[in-house]
Amino acid sequence: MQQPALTTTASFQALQSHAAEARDWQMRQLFAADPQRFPRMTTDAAGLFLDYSKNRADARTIELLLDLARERGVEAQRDAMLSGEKINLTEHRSVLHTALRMPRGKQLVVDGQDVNADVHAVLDRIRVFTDKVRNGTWLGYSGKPVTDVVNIGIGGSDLGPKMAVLALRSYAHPRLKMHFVSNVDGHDMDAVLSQVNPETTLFIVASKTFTTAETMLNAQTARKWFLCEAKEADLPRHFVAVSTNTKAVEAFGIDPDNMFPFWDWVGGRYSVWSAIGLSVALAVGFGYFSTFLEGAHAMDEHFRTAPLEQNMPVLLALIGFWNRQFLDAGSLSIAPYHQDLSRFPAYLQQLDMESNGKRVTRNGRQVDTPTCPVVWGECGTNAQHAYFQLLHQGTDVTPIDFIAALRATHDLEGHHDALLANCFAQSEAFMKGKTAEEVRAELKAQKLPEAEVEALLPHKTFPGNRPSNTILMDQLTPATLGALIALYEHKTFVQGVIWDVASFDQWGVELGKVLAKQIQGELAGEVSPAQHDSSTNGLIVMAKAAKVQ
Ligand code: G6Q
Repeated sequence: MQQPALTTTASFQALQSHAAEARDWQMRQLFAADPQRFPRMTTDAAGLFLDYSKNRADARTIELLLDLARERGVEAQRDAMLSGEKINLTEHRSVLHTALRMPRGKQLVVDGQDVNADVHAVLDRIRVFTDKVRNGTWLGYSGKPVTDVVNIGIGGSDLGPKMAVLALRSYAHPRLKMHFVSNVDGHDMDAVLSQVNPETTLFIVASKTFTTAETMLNAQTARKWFLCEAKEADLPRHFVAVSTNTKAVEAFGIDPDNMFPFWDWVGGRYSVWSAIGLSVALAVGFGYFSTFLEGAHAMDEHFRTAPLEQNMPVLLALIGFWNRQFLDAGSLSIAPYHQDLSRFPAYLQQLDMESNGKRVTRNGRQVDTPTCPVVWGECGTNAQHAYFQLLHQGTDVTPIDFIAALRATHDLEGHHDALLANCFAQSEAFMKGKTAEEVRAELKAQKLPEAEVEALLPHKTFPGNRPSNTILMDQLTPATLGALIALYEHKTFVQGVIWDVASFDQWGVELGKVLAKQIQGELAGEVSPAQHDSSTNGLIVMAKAAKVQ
């Protein structure tokens, strides 16, 4: 469907007039004026709670944003995605990561293929395999059980599993140590190989295409390392693959019986739910992996059925759009107040920025508004002692998503109250700030000389009025993690619909890959140097010179 340019739509224009005034609203006043603001601007779904009240928005703002979502056809496009329509236009593919977490027996037929049956057939194989590895009956070539699992993959074949394995640390198998190698930088592989023993190590080569240069080189290196100790015939007990490309897996020397397939309708950054999550299932067991899928499915059902005004992914997307468009927020900071979510910001970076970091619409026209903000972040409270200074007092407004669990999965005394106190204090501080009058009164109470009070005043004043969302869950469990990831997946989808960008491709990563291949040949001296610019030529010359030293 051809969408009109965003700025020409009636709902956008209504929002623009509203924003002329609303962007200068003071949140302190909004809270003072409406004692019901918290219950009015919070919602819950699938074990998650969202508080979006600390934004420069009121009921009218939300109403206008919901009008925009309706005018852009969010509901129809959501239904098109969920039913398997080929909404990935530039690659002519369906987008069906939601099918990966559908309960067994649900009907979903796409192109004559029973998607649900295919998904569950692979899940059954994952259950059998992971049970064997975990209960110690899958033995290495010298008859010992597996102690170390190395996932070799990059991008979507690394970020999701790595993030989820860390997040579910408390549920992990005590014997299995999980490792992730993604970078083509040999230091990454070297660091892992130096810790593991070929007799007890299982390698998962995770690559949708099985052509990705980094993964193929890392897999070859692992194979060579393994064959220094073991024989070719031992490979099947130590190398398994996750891919859509059976031929390439066979050509690599992995038995197709040891290959866990998935499908082209699973985007890399949406693939942790597929066999790409094999490392997660190995770490936490198939039972918890299933509850991880169920948590995501609960969020899918909420997204599919909840009215837009209570629809958590829709609300999160609309608030994000509002901040990006009308508060000029060029970045979004993710602050998990949970150490086990330490890789969650990196995971969201790919999800959001690879999906919506686009400058043309689905029909190839230049977009007429800014699109995806830069996504970044770190765990609280570490982030507070690093860059929160800029967020409080810098010149840009950076919205923040705080994420926390009400209950810890450890029982160390005192820590969790301290953690949550910091989380809630920060969102309060960002919202309220500290006025010059408040600072003056405080400094005077300390009996500082008048001149010093005035000199310190601008430094100690906090502008406040800085937007944030808070997402809470009872505990970080496989189910709430599943729901949390699905929440952000759908948020990304909704924003993509509003901007009318092609959220499911990533052509922007191709140019660098082509040039890298060419330069790699030049560094190896296999091809004559191309005419690069003087900077690139100079750098290549330096690298070649270093090789002969
Ligand atoms: C994600 C991207 C990308 C992809 C990697 C790895 O959406 O498509 O990050 O996951 O390039 O690709 P392979 O799994 O094919 O090796």
